[in-house]
Amino acid sequence: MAEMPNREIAAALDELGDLYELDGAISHRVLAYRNGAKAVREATQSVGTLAREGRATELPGIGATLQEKIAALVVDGEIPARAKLKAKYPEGLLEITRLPGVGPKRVRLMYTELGIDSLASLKEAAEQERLRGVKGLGPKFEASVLASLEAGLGEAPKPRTLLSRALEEGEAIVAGLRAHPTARRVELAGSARRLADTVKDLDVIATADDPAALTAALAALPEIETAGTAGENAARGVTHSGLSIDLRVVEPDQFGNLLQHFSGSARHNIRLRENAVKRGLHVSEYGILDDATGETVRCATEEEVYATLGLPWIPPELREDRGELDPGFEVPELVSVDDLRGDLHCHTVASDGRNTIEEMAAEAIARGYEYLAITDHSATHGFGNHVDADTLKRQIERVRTVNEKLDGIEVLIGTETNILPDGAPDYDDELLAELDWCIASIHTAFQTPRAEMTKRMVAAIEHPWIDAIGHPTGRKLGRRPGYDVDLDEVIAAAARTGTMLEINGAPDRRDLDDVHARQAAQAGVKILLDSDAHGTDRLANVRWAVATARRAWLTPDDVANTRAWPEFAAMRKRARTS
Ligand code: DGT
Ligand code: CA
Ligand code: CA
Ligand code: ZN
Repeated sequence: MAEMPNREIAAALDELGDLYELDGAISHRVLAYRNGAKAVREATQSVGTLAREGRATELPGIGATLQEKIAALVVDGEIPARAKLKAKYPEGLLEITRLPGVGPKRVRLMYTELGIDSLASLKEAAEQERLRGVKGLGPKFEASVLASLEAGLGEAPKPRTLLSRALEEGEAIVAGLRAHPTARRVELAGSARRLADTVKDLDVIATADDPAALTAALAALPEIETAGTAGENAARGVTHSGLSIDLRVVEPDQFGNLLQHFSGSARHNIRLRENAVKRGLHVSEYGILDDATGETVRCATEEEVYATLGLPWIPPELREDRGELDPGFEVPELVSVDDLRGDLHCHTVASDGRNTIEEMAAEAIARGYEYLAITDHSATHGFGNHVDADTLKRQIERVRTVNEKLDGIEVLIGTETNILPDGAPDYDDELLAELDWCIASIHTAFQTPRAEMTKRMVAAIEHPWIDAIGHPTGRKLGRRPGYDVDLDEVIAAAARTGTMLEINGAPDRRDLDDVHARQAAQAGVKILLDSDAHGTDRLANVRWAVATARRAWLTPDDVANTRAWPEFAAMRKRARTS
């Protein structure tokens, strides 16, 4: 029998968390179920199988209690606590908690105060403006409830998966297939290969001695929840986290054609085909038909596909129809992780990081860096510890002491200062002048109108002690768009003042994005590739900044932190200010 899918287990834990919250349980207990649900949803193995073996506790965020509850769910089909709480409350209450913006806390409040126990009674109460009479609710909440009811509970569109996750799963699957004795070549294609921000599904192209054996092998991989064959020599599956995967096993002499086709992008392929037709060449996933000879050329490699069309091999990151198929295109020397000599944005325990200055510096040395800037959050940043001016002065001493002890690396004292609504940093100039480095970002007052937001950013960029702007748009992939700002003006101001702009490597940021990073570099702005690490294990996140930089056509020269320390030091705005 097939094991219960991870998403069903996660949904049950989420529901149990909601039920506990409805029941007024203490918040850390509720949080434990939410965290547990998240861990299950993100697990790359079957959690049901793990729980049957008593091993679900190997997952981060799952303790003995959750192990027991998951085991009960998969073995007996129900968690006793969930059954008990469900019997205690009307069914309609859980339904209400699923409305966007209405959590269990408010549902409990409306239930106890107004007896609201179904979507229908909620609608009635909101229309009669009875919700606003309850302390803690209000007219705004009432309006949002009506809007949510209007929009309906309908199925949310399937969210796209962050590249970091998609590659983790995709690379594991590719490795699993390569290990199969019948496999010859196995490559990831599609948006994951192009290192796009997010991925809808994984595409894998392979060759094998026995294609049917390889398509059958997909279902047996530990990352796969279910899979089946899809026509001849193809298989389709879903991973435990719900990511779909298409596998195609092809003839070795067509491998290049299919890999090229399924690497996309669709727009790149369409332009490629249009251009080829003008030369009498018809490109399909199976080969290139030459009008002159009437023969179809099959290509074992992608290089042959491009060469047959008179083109250089184009790195997948550039295949977006952004000029890479124009006449005279030359492949740029794209920046890589190995080119980086320092990281200019990371956090320690002084703000919301998990490691000390020493620990972060040791990891930077291990990565071969020549410099690392410690940039803890400032006082008006919303989360974690707040580094006020006096704390920052003590942090200056600490970083200098660590730096003196360490050979081969410059540990810089910096800050990630918050840009206030008027564009000023939240430390005074005297203090900023004492630092080695200042990166400024917006963490508060996102809702500023466009004209004001642009003025705010430009003012920060013109500040003499602000060396760089961090995550310049504030976007969070899959969660929120960037704030409303005129990036043309931001880029022009950065170019004019010699202020660097960051590509932040947090996998859900990658901010600036590829299009604007390219625009900035073309305007002469020096780009920073940073990890924004909140722990030693996250310095490696800079690879996602590099991915975006490559998609932006950036060369090592476009990127400031490919330079040796003395050269980088002289490039800082403050080197010219003082
Ligand atoms: P996504 O949405 O993240 O999965 O992005 P892709 O690029 O992986 O798109 P997907 O999986 O729908 O299709 C894989 C590749 O197949 C795509 O990159 C290029 C090729 N392809 C898809 N649709 C078309 C099309 O309409 N015309 C051509 N020429 N190629 C296409
Ligand atoms: Ca895809
Ligand atoms: Ca696909
Ligand atoms: Zn930040």
